[in-house]
Amino acid sequence: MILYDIVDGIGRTVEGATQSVTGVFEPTIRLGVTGLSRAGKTVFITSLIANLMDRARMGQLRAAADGGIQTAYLHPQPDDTIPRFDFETHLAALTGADPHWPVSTRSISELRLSMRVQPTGLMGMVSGPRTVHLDIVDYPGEWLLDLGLMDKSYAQWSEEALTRADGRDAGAAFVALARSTDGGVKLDEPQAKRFAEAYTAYLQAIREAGYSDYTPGRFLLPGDLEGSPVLTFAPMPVPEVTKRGSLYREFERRFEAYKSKVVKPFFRDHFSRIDRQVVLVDALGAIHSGPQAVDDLSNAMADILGAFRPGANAWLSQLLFGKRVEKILFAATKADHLHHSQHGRLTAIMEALLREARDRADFAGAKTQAMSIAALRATTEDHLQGLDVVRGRLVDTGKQAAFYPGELPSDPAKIIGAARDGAQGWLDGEYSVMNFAPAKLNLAPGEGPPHIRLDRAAEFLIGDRLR
Ligand SMILES: Nc1nc2c(ncn2[C@@H]2O[C@H](COP(=O)(O)OP(=O)(O)OP(=O)(O)O)[C@@H](O)[C@H]2O)c(=O)[nH]1
Ligand SMILES: [Mg+2]
Repeated sequence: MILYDIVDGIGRTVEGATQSVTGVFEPTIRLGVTGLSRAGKTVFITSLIANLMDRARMGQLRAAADGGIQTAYLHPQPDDTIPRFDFETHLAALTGADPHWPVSTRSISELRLSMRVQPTGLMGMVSGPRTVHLDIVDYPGEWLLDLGLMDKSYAQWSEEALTRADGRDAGAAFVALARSTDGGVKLDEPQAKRFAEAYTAYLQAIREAGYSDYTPGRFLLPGDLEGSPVLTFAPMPVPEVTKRGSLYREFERRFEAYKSKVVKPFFRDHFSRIDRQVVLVDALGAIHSGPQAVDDLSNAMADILGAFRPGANAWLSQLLFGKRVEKILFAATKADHLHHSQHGRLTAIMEALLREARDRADFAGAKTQAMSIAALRATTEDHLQGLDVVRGRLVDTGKQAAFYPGELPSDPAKIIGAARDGAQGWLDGEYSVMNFAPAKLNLAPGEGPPHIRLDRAAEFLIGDRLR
């Protein structure tokens, strides 16, 4: 470890308090929001902020229900170089005259909500109101999966990546290219580019097939690094001679640059500062796709949890310097696709997935919980022809429709077991999903957008710090 890291680590241990202009230290909670693409991060943050500002629907957040939160307002964020989460635009999309889902976001962003809190009960008698800052950081779950690269050399990673690709249909073309290329030849930039493109195409194919081991994560979410040398490499076998300037040596150098210039800054500057974390998962979407997708979700949850395990990675432990995330919530999003009579079953499936992920990742430390939520409720409930259905406006046609998604099993082991055993389909029937558009809202003063259990999620994540 270089000294720079040590100094960095010490710097962070005194975080968790912000010095205000008046010189008073104000408590800060840094809440990470992550999930694989389309999991529902943007909608979650937008609705959470809106519901913390207008708290009439936040009955299960104690500090909101008992009046402890006096006001909540947006405040300039502490980090000048992180893009600001575009709350106003996303809220206008969800709650405007023509409600629609917000656009996909592909990078990190941040927003600070400050709350004036008057502790109630015994604490309230001895302390006056104080300001608590909630810094919400939205980042792609794909970035977490890169942690596994930090303890690997290029040769090790290449070997593992090629072995995995070898066993998969989607990997055949890339493996043939890698094995037939002599890495000892002099680097040729167009050839390097073709190589990286072939590897990216393979990663795209396995992502679509439901796998989650698509490292390096930025190959699929390049942002402004697209086309740069740090993303222009791929795994390849070690050639007999590896001269300076050869394709192999250059790929090795770029792999190391990816670790030090892309992965490391994310963990150092963002990940290491998080106090509380919510991981959003589209469990219903995975169940709809079938047992393989659920098995993949379970693997991804174990990998994500693994990144939060103290001591999981020697490099990361040095960086964190003993600091750890205190609470992690795994939330199945989009629960408004189900009638509430089935919510308990979805929660039970999430709990079983989380238990399995904890076992697989050998996780201990932070407090974890599983829930099923909808950050923005887009449906209403009905009972038709003996079935519990949900109603909403379809994204594709704009028409109202009633929908019955199928019945989740009361025993989550049925879902988890079939996924683990690599079953081809579910025995008890199919589960479908629909694309509902957000409903037109008529909000009374003081009301945030309608949701399902967003208040419980908030109570678990930050409730204790608002009392
Ligand atoms: N019915 C319903 N659909 C939701 C909800 N939250 C998200 N969705 C759906 O999921 C899609 C993705 O939500 P986002 O919040 O954009 O997901 P994201 O994780 O930010 O996605 P990326 O920015 O692409 O990584 C939305 O376009 C909606 O179709 C919800 O609470 N209810
Ligand atoms: Mg987003």
